[in-house]
Amino acid sequence: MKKQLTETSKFLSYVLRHNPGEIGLTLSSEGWADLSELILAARKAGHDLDVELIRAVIDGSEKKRFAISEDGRLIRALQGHSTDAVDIRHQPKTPPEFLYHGTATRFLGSILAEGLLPGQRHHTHLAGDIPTAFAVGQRYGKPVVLKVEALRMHQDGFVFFQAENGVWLTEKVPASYFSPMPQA
Ligand code: HQG
Repeated sequence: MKKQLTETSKFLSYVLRHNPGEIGLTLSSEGWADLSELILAARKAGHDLDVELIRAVIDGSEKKRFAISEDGRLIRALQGHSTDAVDIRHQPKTPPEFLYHGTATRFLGSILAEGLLPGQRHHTHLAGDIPTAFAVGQRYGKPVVLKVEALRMHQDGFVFFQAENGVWLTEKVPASYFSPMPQA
Protein backbone atom coordinates (compact mmCIF):
# COMPACT_ATOMS: atom_id res chain seq x y z
CA MET A 1 0.00 0.00 0.00
CA LYS A 2 2.81 2.44 0.94
CA LYS A 3 4.48 1.75 -2.41
CA GLN A 4 1.23 2.39 -4.24
CA LEU A 5 0.76 5.69 -2.38
CA THR A 6 4.31 6.83 -3.21
CA GLU A 7 3.97 5.87 -6.85
CA THR A 8 0.63 7.65 -7.12
CA SER A 9 2.07 10.74 -5.42
CA LYS A 10 4.96 10.82 -7.89
CA PHE A 11 2.60 10.38 -10.82
CA LEU A 12 0.33 13.19 -9.55
CA SER A 13 3.38 15.44 -9.03
CA TYR A 14 4.48 14.77 -12.58
CA VAL A 15 1.17 15.52 -14.30
CA LEU A 16 -0.05 18.30 -11.98
CA ARG A 17 3.28 20.15 -11.71
CA HIS A 18 5.34 19.37 -14.76
CA ASN A 19 3.76 17.64 -17.73
CA PRO A 20 -0.07 17.51 -17.85
CA GLY A 21 0.08 17.17 -21.65
CA GLU A 22 1.72 13.76 -21.37
CA ILE A 23 -1.67 12.24 -20.51
CA GLY A 24 -3.69 14.85 -22.42
CA LEU A 25 -4.73 16.76 -19.29
CA THR A 26 -5.43 20.51 -19.21
CA LEU A 27 -4.69 22.63 -16.14
CA SER A 28 -6.13 26.07 -15.37
CA SER A 29 -3.70 28.93 -14.75
CA GLU A 30 -4.29 28.34 -11.02
CA GLY A 31 -3.20 24.74 -11.52
CA TRP A 32 -6.59 23.02 -11.25
CA ALA A 33 -7.46 19.84 -13.14
CA ASP A 34 -10.87 18.22 -13.30
CA LEU A 35 -10.62 15.22 -10.96
CA SER A 36 -12.68 12.80 -13.05
CA GLU A 37 -10.87 13.89 -16.21
CA LEU A 38 -7.55 13.23 -14.45
CA ILE A 39 -8.68 9.75 -13.35
CA LEU A 40 -9.83 8.85 -16.89
CA ALA A 41 -6.67 10.21 -18.53
CA ALA A 42 -4.50 8.39 -15.98
CA ARG A 43 -6.30 5.09 -16.60
CA LYS A 44 -5.76 5.46 -20.34
CA ALA A 45 -2.07 5.92 -19.60
CA GLY A 46 -2.02 2.75 -17.50
CA HIS A 47 -2.30 4.28 -13.99
CA ASP A 48 -5.21 2.81 -12.12
CA LEU A 49 -6.38 5.76 -9.99
CA ASP A 50 -9.58 6.41 -8.12
CA VAL A 51 -10.77 9.15 -5.78
CA GLU A 52 -10.14 7.11 -2.62
CA LEU A 53 -6.55 6.41 -3.60
CA ILE A 54 -5.97 10.09 -4.41
CA ARG A 55 -7.50 11.16 -1.10
CA ALA A 56 -5.33 8.61 0.70
CA VAL A 57 -2.25 10.14 -0.97
CA ILE A 58 -3.25 13.65 0.11
CA ASP A 59 -4.26 12.74 3.67
CA GLY A 60 -1.33 10.37 4.21
CA SER A 61 1.38 12.89 3.38
CA GLU A 62 2.61 15.54 5.79
CA LYS A 63 3.69 17.65 2.87
CA LYS A 64 0.14 18.21 1.61
CA ARG A 65 1.39 18.58 -1.94
CA PHE A 66 -2.10 18.49 -3.46
CA ALA A 67 -5.51 19.92 -2.64
CA ILE A 68 -9.01 18.99 -3.77
CA SER A 69 -11.49 21.85 -4.22
CA GLU A 70 -14.31 22.21 -1.68
CA ASP A 71 -16.89 20.86 -4.12
CA GLY A 72 -14.70 17.80 -4.69
CA ARG A 73 -14.47 18.31 -8.44
CA LEU A 74 -10.98 19.75 -8.93
CA ILE A 75 -7.46 18.89 -7.83
CA ARG A 76 -4.17 20.82 -7.99
CA ALA A 77 -0.61 20.77 -6.75
CA LEU A 78 -0.04 23.61 -4.27
CA GLN A 79 3.55 24.43 -5.29
CA GLY A 80 6.54 23.05 -7.14
CA HIS A 81 5.29 23.65 -10.71
CA SER A 82 7.47 23.88 -13.77
CA THR A 83 4.80 23.83 -16.49
CA ASP A 84 4.13 27.13 -18.28
CA ALA A 85 0.41 26.31 -18.28
CA VAL A 86 0.24 27.29 -14.61
CA ASP A 87 0.83 30.68 -13.02
CA ILE A 88 -0.61 30.59 -9.51
CA ARG A 89 -1.30 34.07 -8.11
CA HIS A 90 -0.07 33.53 -4.56
CA GLN A 91 -0.67 36.38 -2.11
CA PRO A 92 2.58 38.14 -1.13
CA LYS A 93 3.38 37.58 2.55
CA THR A 94 5.95 38.97 5.00
CA PRO A 95 8.35 36.14 5.87
CA PRO A 96 9.80 35.39 9.30
CA GLU A 97 13.32 36.63 10.05
CA PHE A 98 14.90 33.42 8.79
CA LEU A 99 13.90 30.73 6.31
CA TYR A 100 15.92 27.65 5.33
CA HIS A 101 16.89 25.96 2.09
CA GLY A 102 18.11 22.38 2.03
CA THR A 103 20.44 21.33 -0.73
CA ALA A 104 23.30 18.94 -1.41
CA THR A 105 26.90 19.89 -0.63
CA ARG A 106 27.91 19.22 -4.24
CA PHE A 107 25.75 22.18 -5.39
CA LEU A 108 27.30 24.62 -2.89
CA GLY A 109 30.04 25.98 -5.16
CA SER A 110 27.58 26.96 -7.84
CA ILE A 111 24.99 28.23 -5.32
CA LEU A 112 27.52 30.47 -3.56
CA ALA A 113 28.61 31.87 -6.94
CA GLU A 114 25.15 32.38 -8.52
CA GLY A 115 22.78 32.55 -5.56
CA LEU A 116 19.80 30.25 -5.17
CA LEU A 117 17.91 29.96 -8.44
CA PRO A 118 14.56 28.28 -9.15
CA GLY A 119 15.92 25.93 -11.81
CA GLN A 120 13.03 24.43 -13.78
CA ARG A 121 10.47 25.41 -11.17
CA HIS A 122 8.59 28.72 -10.93
CA HIS A 123 10.14 29.61 -7.55
CA THR A 124 12.99 28.90 -5.19
CA HIS A 125 11.54 26.80 -2.35
CA LEU A 126 12.27 27.63 1.30
CA ALA A 127 11.23 25.91 4.52
CA GLY A 128 10.21 27.49 7.80
CA ASP A 129 12.30 25.08 9.87
CA ILE A 130 15.68 23.39 9.75
CA PRO A 131 14.60 19.70 9.87
CA THR A 132 12.33 20.16 6.85
CA ALA A 133 15.11 21.85 4.88
CA PHE A 134 17.53 19.09 5.89
CA ALA A 135 15.13 16.44 4.57
CA VAL A 136 14.76 18.35 1.28
CA GLY A 137 18.56 18.47 0.91
CA GLN A 138 18.87 14.74 1.52
CA ARG A 139 17.00 14.05 -1.73
CA TYR A 140 20.08 15.03 -3.73
CA GLY A 141 23.02 13.75 -1.65
CA LYS A 142 24.91 14.87 1.43
CA PRO A 143 22.64 17.59 2.81
CA VAL A 144 23.52 21.12 3.85
CA VAL A 145 21.08 23.74 5.12
CA LEU A 146 21.36 27.38 4.08
CA LYS A 147 20.03 29.96 6.51
CA VAL A 148 18.31 32.70 4.53
CA GLU A 149 17.82 36.23 5.89
CA ALA A 150 14.27 36.34 4.58
CA LEU A 151 13.03 39.40 6.46
CA ARG A 152 16.03 41.45 5.34
CA MET A 153 15.34 40.35 1.75
CA HIS A 154 11.71 41.39 2.16
CA GLN A 155 12.79 44.79 3.52
CA ASP A 156 15.03 45.13 0.46
CA GLY A 157 12.05 44.59 -1.86
CA PHE A 158 12.09 40.84 -2.58
CA VAL A 159 8.60 39.35 -2.67
CA PHE A 160 7.72 36.21 -0.72
CA PHE A 161 4.71 33.92 -0.94
CA GLN A 162 3.56 31.02 1.17
CA ALA A 163 1.80 28.12 -0.51
CA GLU A 164 -1.28 26.69 1.23
CA ASN A 165 0.84 23.82 2.53
CA GLY A 166 3.29 26.14 4.29
CA VAL A 167 6.16 26.03 1.78
CA TRP A 168 7.74 29.50 1.29
CA LEU A 169 8.42 30.69 -2.24
CA THR A 170 10.48 33.50 -3.70
CA GLU A 171 11.99 34.03 -7.11
CA LYS A 172 15.68 33.81 -6.20
CA VAL A 173 18.03 34.41 -3.28
CA PRO A 174 21.25 36.35 -3.95
CA ALA A 175 24.26 34.91 -2.15
CA SER A 176 24.58 37.93 0.14
CA TYR A 177 21.40 36.82 1.96
CA PHE A 178 22.32 33.28 3.01
CA SER A 179 25.04 31.24 4.61
CA PRO A 180 25.53 27.49 5.06
CA MET A 181 24.76 26.33 8.60
CA PRO A 182 27.42 24.34 10.43
CA GLN A 183 26.61 20.61 10.49
CA ALA A 184 24.95 19.52 13.73
C1 HQG B 1 19.68 23.61 -6.35
C2 HQG B 1 10.20 19.08 -2.80
C3 HQG B 1 23.28 24.84 -8.50
C4 HQG B 1 18.72 23.58 -5.20
C5 HQG B 1 10.88 19.78 -1.66
C6 HQG B 1 18.10 22.21 -5.36
C7 HQG B 1 10.70 21.23 -1.94
C8 HQG B 1 21.27 25.16 -7.43
C9 HQG B 1 18.11 22.00 -6.87
C10 HQG B 1 10.45 21.30 -3.41
C11 HQG B 1 21.37 26.55 -7.60
C12 HQG B 1 16.73 22.19 -7.48
C13 HQG B 1 11.58 21.94 -4.15
C14 HQG B 1 22.51 27.06 -8.27
C15 HQG B 1 19.54 26.15 -6.53
N1 HQG B 1 23.44 26.17 -8.70
N2 HQG B 1 22.22 24.30 -7.87
N3 HQG B 1 22.71 28.37 -8.48
N4 HQG B 1 20.28 27.14 -7.05
N5 HQG B 1 20.13 24.94 -6.76
O1 HQG B 1 13.88 19.82 -6.67
O2 HQG B 1 14.24 23.22 -3.52
O3 HQG B 1 8.59 16.43 -2.35
O4 HQG B 1 13.82 21.87 -8.17
O5 HQG B 1 19.38 23.74 -3.96
O6 HQG B 1 10.37 19.41 -0.41
O7 HQG B 1 15.20 20.86 -3.84
O8 HQG B 1 8.47 17.55 -4.56
O9 HQG B 1 14.12 22.18 -5.76
O10 HQG B 1 18.87 21.22 -4.75
O11 HQG B 1 9.66 21.84 -1.27
O12 HQG B 1 6.73 17.99 -2.85
O13 HQG B 1 18.96 23.00 -7.40
O14 HQG B 1 10.32 19.95 -3.87
O15 HQG B 1 8.88 18.87 -2.51
O16 HQG B 1 15.95 21.10 -7.09
O17 HQG B 1 12.79 21.23 -3.89
P1 HQG B 1 14.39 21.18 -6.99
P2 HQG B 1 14.19 21.88 -4.19
P3 HQG B 1 8.11 17.65 -3.10
